[in-house]
Amino acid sequence: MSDIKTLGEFIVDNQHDFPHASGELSSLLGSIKLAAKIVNREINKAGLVDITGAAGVENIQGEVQQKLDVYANNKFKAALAARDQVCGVASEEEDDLVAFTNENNLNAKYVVLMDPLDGSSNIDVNVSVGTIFSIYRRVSPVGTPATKADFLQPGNRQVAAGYIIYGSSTMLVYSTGNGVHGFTYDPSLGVFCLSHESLQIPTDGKIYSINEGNYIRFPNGVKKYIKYCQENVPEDNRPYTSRYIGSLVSDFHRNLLKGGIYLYPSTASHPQGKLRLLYECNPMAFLIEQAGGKASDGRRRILDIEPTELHQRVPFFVGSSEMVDKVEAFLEQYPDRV
Ligand code: P6P
Repeated sequence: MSDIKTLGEFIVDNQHDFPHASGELSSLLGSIKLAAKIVNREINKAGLVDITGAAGVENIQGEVQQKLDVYANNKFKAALAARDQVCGVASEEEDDLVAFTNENNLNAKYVVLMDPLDGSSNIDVNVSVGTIFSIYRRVSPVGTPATKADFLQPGNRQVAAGYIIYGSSTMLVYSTGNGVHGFTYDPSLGVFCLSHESLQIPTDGKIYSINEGNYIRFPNGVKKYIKYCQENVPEDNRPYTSRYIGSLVSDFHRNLLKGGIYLYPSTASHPQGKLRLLYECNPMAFLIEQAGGKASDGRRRILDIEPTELHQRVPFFVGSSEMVDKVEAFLEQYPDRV
């Protein structure tokens, strides 16, 4: 008897966690699984075909869209629309929400928010990138087009969230509120296999992930925290280490497994921080709390922030709970002079 448990089997085995919507959510997660395989295939040959490099257009963030950004966005949108469980999506690569208008989708119960290819500037240099997704039950009436209210929900109302990391191996990590589970893709079989069940992040760690190139513009408390990491040799005598890949999914995943903290505070170029609340911070915050960690904007729990705009940014501190607590303490002790 094979001891391999596939993602599909795991979703079905655990759909009792969603008695009121077991089939729909399972089908929705299945569409994400399919799109992940398709995007993974293209990423794995990015250097071989003319699909890397900028698509020449800018997204609402003012960032030049890489061709794979556009490709990934289109593949996830198509897969989500095809399974009739989703009435609309919001995406980093879409200026506004995309409501699906065929009859089956109008009657769907869920909306999905996504960053289809986070860290895409790393594609051309063969560094890991990822897809981040966040799933909510709609609040607008079934049978009508999705509205902005369906997407502007606080992160504590998510029913599921996860990411795909296209790295040395491709993994899908997700939670439906019953723990965080990781599945590694076996290309020879074409399936995601359960490899990391019930992931828990260590309560403390030694890895801090931040772009220190922005140091001069960091809030005082963040500067103090960085100096604390550089000068403080913990009682176990293992000094802190700085690890920053420039790809949120990659830094987050390593810190989830080993313990650590990822910090993206306000900077000169991003006074509200760079990370987007709805499709980067909320799903990662949902996952880290399910794994026993913490996520805040330096003051507030990320999942309790009431959104006002689809693409709004927030400062983001996520990882081992004791490390996030430490940063919050420094921010409170060393406030910026207003
Ligand atoms: P910087 C990628 O654009 C991203 O959104 C995250 O994946 C990554 O952690 C961060 O921005 C990198 O930003 O300003 O350090 O290059």
